[in-house]
Order: sequence, then C-alpha cells, then structure tokens
Amino acid sequence: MKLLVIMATYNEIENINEIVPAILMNIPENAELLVIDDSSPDGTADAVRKLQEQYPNKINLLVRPGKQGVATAAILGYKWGMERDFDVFCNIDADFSHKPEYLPELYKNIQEYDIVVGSRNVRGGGIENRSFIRNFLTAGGSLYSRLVLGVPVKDFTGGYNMYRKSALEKIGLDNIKGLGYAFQIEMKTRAYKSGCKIKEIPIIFPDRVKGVSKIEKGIFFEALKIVWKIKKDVKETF
Ligand SMILES: Nc1nc2c(ncn2[C@@H]2O[C@H](COP(=O)(O)OP(=O)(O)OP(=O)(O)O)[C@@H](O)[C@H]2O)c(=O)[nH]1
Ligand SMILES: [Mg+2]
Repeated sequence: MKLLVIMATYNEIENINEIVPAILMNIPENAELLVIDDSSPDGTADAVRKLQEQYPNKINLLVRPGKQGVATAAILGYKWGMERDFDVFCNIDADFSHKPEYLPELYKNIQEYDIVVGSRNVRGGGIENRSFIRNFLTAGGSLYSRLVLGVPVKDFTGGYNMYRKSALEKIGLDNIKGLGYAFQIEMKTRAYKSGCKIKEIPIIFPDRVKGVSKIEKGIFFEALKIVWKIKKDVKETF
C-alpha cells in the first residue's frame, strides 16, 4: 500500500529541516511526503524546495496563496493523493508533536484497519509538557464529543491519523464542513458511522518546542457548538 504523508506548514522554518528527514527515515521506500504551505512569510516553502533537491522524488510541495487553515490543507492533500496512486494517507504536524517514529507502527496497523488513530488517551499514550488548562481542554473536548456523538474513539481531536483511501471515500470528503478541532471530530464520526474499522495506538505527544502556535483559541469553543451540527448531519446521512 503506497503511503502519502501530508504535512501542513505555516511558519515552520525552525522545524522544517529537521522534521522532513525524520519523516523520510520512517516511511517505506515507495512512500512520499506532501507539504502544503500557505505562503509562510518565514520562507518555509523555499526550505522545502532545497530539501526536494536533496531528496529527489520523495517530496511534493503545494503552495497556497495565504493562510487557510489545517482542515482545508488536509482535504487538499487527500484529494491530491487520491488522484494519484496513493492508497494510504497520514497527517503529521511539523512541530514534532507528532513524532515521526510512530509512522511505522501506524503503517503496520493500517494493513488491518481502515483508520489508525495516534492516540493520547489510550494506555501508554499521553501528553508531555503542556499546560494543565490545555490538557484539560483536549481531554474535555474529546469526552464531550464522544458523549454527544456516541463514537467510541478516545482521542477524538488528535490530528495524527492514518486513513485508507477506501475510508476517505466512505467518509465523503465533500461533506466535511468543520474547521479546526471540529474537522477531526467530523472525520472520525463519519468514519465510524460509515462502518470503518478504527484502531487507536498509543502516542506520546510532546508540546511544540520550536516556533509558535497558530491555533486560535476561539476554535475550541466553536467546536463545542459544531459537535451538535455534526450530530444532525450524520443522522441525516447514515
Ligand atoms: N498550511 C497551513 N498549515 C498550518 C496552518 N495553521 C497551522 N498549520 C500547521 O499545522 C500544524 C499544526 O499547527 P500548530 O500550530 O502546531 O497547532 P497546535 O499543534 O494545535 O498548536 P501548538 O502545538 O501549540 O503550536 C503545524 O505543522 C503548522 O505549521 C495553516 O493555516 N495553513
Ligand atoms: Mg503543534
């Protein structure tokens, strides 16, 4: 199964030269990386172009004209890969919160499951060096969504997930409306309701060390409301 790793970047100049080789080291020979950069003012895309010369035929780059968020980047990445010959897709952050060392374990499990979730909320998984309030919001957000939507996925909001192409087809990417946190919740809910087999594997999630966070605080509270909208949509579809 040919794997495409999708990494959205915005101002990741401090991480890009380290994260790219770390990813390439942890994926099969025929796998590729797709970077989707939103014209980062810090020149992340130029750094990726240099890496493309260093690692020929391994790195693809799409540059969008301005900051458009991670959810639309992920969907663009899936569609890009589905039009080519990729069978499996994995999202990863550029800031090392999603450790590339877990890629082989995710890939191993996708041979058997439709979706493999890198999970902070199963035994052996967890979060390192994050503020209490941020942990509380993450755990609370997952629990709240799980209760409202009735989906037995423990890490509902995490973004380190591997999907089979067939799972993305079942989810129906054109139906996904959520942004930010809601995007992950919507993807996993639609996957579960459409009968995908989901496996959670433990990951340790360290907080970003270099570079700055781009997540707007409002997105979290917006997601709490969107959960109810997702519930209604899903009810009508499945
Ligand atoms: N293309 C693109 N990438 C983005 C955008 N916003 C964030 N990213 C990238 O998406 C990934 C996750 O963003 P982060 O800023 O790490 O978000 P977070 O993990 O919730 O927050 P921190 O770890 O605290 O910074 C990183 O690789 C970012 O560079 C965006 O608007 N467009
Ligand atoms: Mg991060």
